[in-house]
This record gives sequence, C-alpha cells and structure tokens, in this order.
Amino acid sequence: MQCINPSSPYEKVQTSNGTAMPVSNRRNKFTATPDTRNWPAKPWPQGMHWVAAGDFKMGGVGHKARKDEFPAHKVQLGGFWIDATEITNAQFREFVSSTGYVTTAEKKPEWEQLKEQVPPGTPRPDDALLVAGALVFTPTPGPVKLDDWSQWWRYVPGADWRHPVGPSQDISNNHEYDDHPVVQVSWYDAVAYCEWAGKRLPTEAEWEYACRGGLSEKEYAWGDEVTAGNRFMANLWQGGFPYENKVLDGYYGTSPVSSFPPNGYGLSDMIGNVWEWTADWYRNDSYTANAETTQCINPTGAKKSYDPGDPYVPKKVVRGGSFLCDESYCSSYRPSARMRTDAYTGENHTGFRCVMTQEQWAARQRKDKDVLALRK
Ligand SMILES: [Ca+2]
Repeated sequence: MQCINPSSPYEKVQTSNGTAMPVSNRRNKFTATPDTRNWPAKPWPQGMHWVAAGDFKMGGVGHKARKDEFPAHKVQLGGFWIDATEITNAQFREFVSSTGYVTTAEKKPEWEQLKEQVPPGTPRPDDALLVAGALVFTPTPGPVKLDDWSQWWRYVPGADWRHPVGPSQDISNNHEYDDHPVVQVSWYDAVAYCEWAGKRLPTEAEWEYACRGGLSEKEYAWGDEVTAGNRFMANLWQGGFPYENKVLDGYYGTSPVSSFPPNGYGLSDMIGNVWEWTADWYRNDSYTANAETTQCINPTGAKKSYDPGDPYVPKKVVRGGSFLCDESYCSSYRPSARMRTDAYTGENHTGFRCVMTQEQWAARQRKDKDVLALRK
C-alpha cells in the first residue's frame, strides 16, 4: 500500500534526503512569505523551484469534482524541486540529440504489447493497421454528444513529437515551437527523459500539492473562480467543445510555457496548456485506500491500474488539463481533477514536467564534477 501504516514509528515528515523533519518544523500553513529556514542550500537545479515538506488536503473541492477525487484526505509529503515549466520542445530535442532516443509514437506498435490492452480473444489486426503514429485532436464540424471521444480524436500515422498534428506539421525545421511544451510523448518517453536529466516524474500527490501553490481547498490553482477578474489564468478552451474554439485566451493550441501567470510556488501552466504525466497508475478508488490509513505519507499510488470503463488498458494518471479543457466536457482545469491515459499513447495535448529529490540533485552535482575533472 502506498501510505505508511499508522503503527510505524513515523511521527515526522520524511524529507527527500532521508532525514526526518520534526513535526513542529513542518510548513503546514502557507503564508505569502514562506519560512525558508529549512530549505536546501543553493545552488539549486536550474529551472526548478523548491516545494517544502508539508501536508495538505488532497482531493475534490467544489461541485465540479468527480467521484474519483473522493474521499479528500490528508497527505504528508517531503520536500522536492519541481520544474517551473512543462518540458519544452527545445529541452526534449536536447535529450534526443544526446541519446538518440526514439519515442513510442515513432515506433511501429507491437501486437505483443497491444494485445495486453484489449479484451482476451481480440483478433490480431492487419499489419497495415499497425503503423507508427499518435492521437491528434480534430474538431468536429458542429455540436456532438460528448459521450464518445473518438469523434474528436483520431490516430494519425506519422504524428510524433516533431510532428504534433501529423506529417503536415514539422516543428524540427524551425524554432517557432521551441518554447512550447513537448507533446506526443508516451509515459515511457517522459520517464526516459527524466532519467536522462537525473530527475523523476512527480507522484500524483506531489503534483497536486505543487499545483495548489500554497492555497488550501480552493477549487482552482489561483482561487475560487475560473478567471481572475477578466484575466485568463490558463490556456484552456473557450467556446462550444469540440467544434468551436473562440481563442479568447489567445491560443488555439499549445502556448509558449509561462504565457500565463505562475501559481503561488512560481510554477507555470500547472493548469492548462498540456496535461502532465505523473508517476502513478490510475485507479478510480485510489483515494478510498489512502483515506483508510491514519497517516498518508509520500503516497506513490496504486500498484496496478484499474479504470472500470476500460479495464484492459494500463493507464497512468495525467493532471492539470490542457488547451482542450472546457467546462462542458471535463472541467479538468482544477488541481484535484484526475484523468487517466494509456501509458503508451501520445496525444497532442499531453506532456510532462519533472521533479528532483535532494539525493538526485546531489548525485547530479557529483556527476557534473566528475565530468569536469575528466575534461581537465
Ligand atoms: Ca500543464
């Protein structure tokens, strides 16, 4: 189980360097000026912000919350660094250039892998159908019933991170999209990037804690209303979904990272722009299990995925919503909203950001020092 058993000698918050922080030192009440006395010494990893150890109420807030966001429950977390922005195309290109990595969407799907995601006895599809590609959002000509996503998502051969909507768009030929979040990356691609960077994906709990930015039990990452006055706070969808995007927030698709105001922890686009992969397997009832423990500390999610509506596909939790999120469909632009996606699937509205523990940062610094010494 992901939560610490209450009978364990765990009366302290475990920090990411393995030491335990006394309960009295926990930063469990957020203020405009955070208590930085227990924060790690600088230098810090570039482009990342420290999220201090603490506790928070994880789970649904407000009438839009769905069943899988309940029961809301208290979670304690150690501190961690988190990327201030979603990973960009420029960052992902650097990873691919350094490693020669080939993403899931660029590889022909293997039947051996696919057959684990469909009901037993499903016949093998024709080889002509097993082609490399990914899912691309395609607006419908007019209003449709919102009970079947296949009306606005289609599998496009040749779609991948360099071709987010398919072969017709090649972003590797120019730098126009360098500061946009990378998309069409599977969960496995995101993990490979994290490992290369000496980081890891956030757990679902870490992601929500960071997304709330120090605000407690607010429906949105910035307060109780979708917009702050007349200001759009995130790259979302305005208009009739999925046929009419009025682009009131200025962006039809992805936006350059940090185009919208950061949250209380200085993190941009936690809500909107692109969904973000987390480390956890999705289970609709994960929170029931968490809430049954007296102390839920550094939870790492279910051991195995289970989506009752699609039980054969192993799915990971994605968070934050995207430029396609709209109130009429999923209203997933809330810190507590949970969504699930096939771990092998790339979509043109899904990316990721990484977190880093103090151990990972220390290891990275040692490695960099070794490289420098070798060059001398
Ligand atoms: Ca996002």
